[in-house]
Amino acid sequence: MTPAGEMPLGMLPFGETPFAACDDCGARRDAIGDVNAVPNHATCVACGGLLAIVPQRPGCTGRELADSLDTAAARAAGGVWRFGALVHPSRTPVSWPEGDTPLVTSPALSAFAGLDNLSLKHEGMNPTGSFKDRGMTVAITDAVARRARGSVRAVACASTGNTAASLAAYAARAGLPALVFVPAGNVASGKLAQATAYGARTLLVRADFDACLALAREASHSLGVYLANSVNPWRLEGQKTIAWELLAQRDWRAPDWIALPGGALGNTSAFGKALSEARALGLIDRVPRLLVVQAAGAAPFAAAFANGFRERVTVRAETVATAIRIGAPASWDRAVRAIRDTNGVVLAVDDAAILDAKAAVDAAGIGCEPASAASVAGVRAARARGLIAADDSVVAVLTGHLLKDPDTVMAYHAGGSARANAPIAIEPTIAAVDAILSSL
Ligand code: AN7
Repeated sequence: MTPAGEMPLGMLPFGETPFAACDDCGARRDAIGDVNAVPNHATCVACGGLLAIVPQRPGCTGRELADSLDTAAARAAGGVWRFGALVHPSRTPVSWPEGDTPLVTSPALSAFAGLDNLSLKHEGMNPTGSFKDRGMTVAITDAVARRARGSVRAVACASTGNTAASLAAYAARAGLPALVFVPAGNVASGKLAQATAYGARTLLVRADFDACLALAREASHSLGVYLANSVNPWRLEGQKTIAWELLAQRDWRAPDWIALPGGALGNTSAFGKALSEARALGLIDRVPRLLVVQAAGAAPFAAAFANGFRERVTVRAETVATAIRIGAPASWDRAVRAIRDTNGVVLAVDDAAILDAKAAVDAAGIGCEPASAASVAGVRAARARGLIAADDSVVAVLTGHLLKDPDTVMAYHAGGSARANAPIAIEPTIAAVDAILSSL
């Protein structure tokens, strides 16, 4: 453990108490006591910019902090709340708990990616089957406190599916009414089933995700609903713990690369913040490079990266990975900062490469949803281009569970795909079973 060096570019200092700071105008407010700090619309009341939470400074060294995160009490708090005031000061969070997800390896997947050692951080092992639970536990904890202080009629989000499923579950646990806006016809069936089952009012909007988000944001301004999308700064505070937890699982030895899919870019922003903070706190002595992977049909950030981030790009998005079917990423500027601060790279992979990588992840007995496989497809592509070396240490984040999107699985295996494994109808005879065994 080396002491913290100079603070990375774009890094805000820690506060004596947590405060909310505007990215655009720099306004600062008490993050906990002030109803205007994180209002229902989750943006700056002065200028409309995105807000960032500046956590409370832990009065100890990196080594002491790492040790304090490893105590029985910290572990008992669960994967997100283990990090305490570095995430949110609440002692009564709305929690399942979430986090504590496995970091696994697979020789078959390392070989698929062309690496000596690829690790997978499986965020599909969260309570509702995606990484969204980590941010949602914090946002709903804030919404409950805010409801007591101000006017919150309901909590709401626009979603490609996973945020909706997560919001629906956490709102139900908190006893808050929930409204979710999803693009009609473009949400995987598992996610729609979850939002419905957990009791959220599920609105099938005849528009794409980007229009759903605009509508949800408008409702949060005019109708008193609390916006729980990743423009809400508390969401990012929870999502930071994916990066911190994987570093802790590696005894705070930073990997060379962390790969993750990019959609609205909230997670990319959260990872950038987490890594900058971990470095500033002295938890790690070097910052891993981020590899953000987009689907080729929804790759405005990859296009802008290739152009040196000279301009903000939007596209009309289309991809089989509906979770990341997003054309106008809301967390653009802070994601650019995350890439710059980590010497990161942004790539696009096509749908065929995503489905191929997904089939490999699934056949390794690990399994993930299509968008998550973009991480692995991106690592493979980066290795093939020589960006990543065979002996680099790489962690790919699997953001969602295989069962989120069963229809894509069955369509892939029904077709003539490389790894197609269609179910076989048989008569109830031992001869039929024997014939199948002989063909294995
Ligand atoms: C499995 O649920 O945007 O770049 O509304 O579900 O932070 O958006 C989902 C995004 C990656 C991209 N993997 O993360 C939503 C939503 C999965 C996802 C992403 C999503 P961001």
